[in-house]
Amino acid sequence: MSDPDSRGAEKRGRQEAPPGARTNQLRVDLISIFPEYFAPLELSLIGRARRAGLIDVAVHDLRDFTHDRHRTVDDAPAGGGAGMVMRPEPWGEALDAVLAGGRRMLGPDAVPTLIVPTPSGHLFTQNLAAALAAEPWLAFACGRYEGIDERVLDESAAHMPVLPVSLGDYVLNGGEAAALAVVEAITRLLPGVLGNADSLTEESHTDGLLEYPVYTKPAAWRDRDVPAVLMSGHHAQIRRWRRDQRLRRTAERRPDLVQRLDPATLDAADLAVLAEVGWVPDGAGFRRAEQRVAD
Ligand code: 6GU
Repeated sequence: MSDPDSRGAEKRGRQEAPPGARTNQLRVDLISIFPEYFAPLELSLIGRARRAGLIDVAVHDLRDFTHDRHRTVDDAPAGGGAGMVMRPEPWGEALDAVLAGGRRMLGPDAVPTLIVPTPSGHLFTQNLAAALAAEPWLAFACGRYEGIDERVLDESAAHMPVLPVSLGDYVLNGGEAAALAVVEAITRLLPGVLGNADSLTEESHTDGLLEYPVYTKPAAWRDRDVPAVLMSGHHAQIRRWRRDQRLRRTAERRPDLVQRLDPATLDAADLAVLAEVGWVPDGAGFRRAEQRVAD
């Protein structure tokens, strides 16, 4: 069995690189009227991955694809209403340029997946992040104002997969902050970007449970002790305690996730913890114990 890295490379139709060679695993194009918004992508793990040649990030100023003196990108909404809508022409030209530029690097038949951050998009989840991390090329169309003329998405969809995504049920001023979050969630899953691949295995949302609380030295701080079990050296007890904490924390903070847990994936101790905080198995999921239908 080949290792996952080389399988990924095959899937992307790339040559196997010698160990230590610079090999881009992902190209990212970001189109925005605020290209400076993406300066943080020079920092930390993503900045290091870029310098190591693991990811290739290109930022494009939408206004470079306008032709009027004022570099206009927006106009009044057809049909009336509040705010402004982004005109299609600069977007069309910007996306044409991104397609041509990426194809010079990735080959003449390469196609990006176009991600459009918008509060009306599909919910962005860890599963979606993992699926997108397997792609060779992602482009982000970051809209401002009331959004981008819908014809841009329709026209793009004739040439490439188009995926409107939302971070959650709240409204940001534009797609840039969301694109930063999505790029970070995706790139940290690429082999070699994160220092310690083990960090990916136990973290929140990989198995429908939130992460357990963590502690470090000193053992006592402002009259607060690190939980005794973590100082005990009993690995089985530590594992069980952490599992209990994950279940309790998920029940407390994210009842929507508890509802969707599959009872078949839980052991007797798990079920006992959930019962203690008021959740009982109900078919393929869970329900609150007191919310029984009267019989
Ligand atoms: Cl992806 N974009 C915008 N503008 N607002 C959001 C969002 C995205 N996700 C949640 N709110």
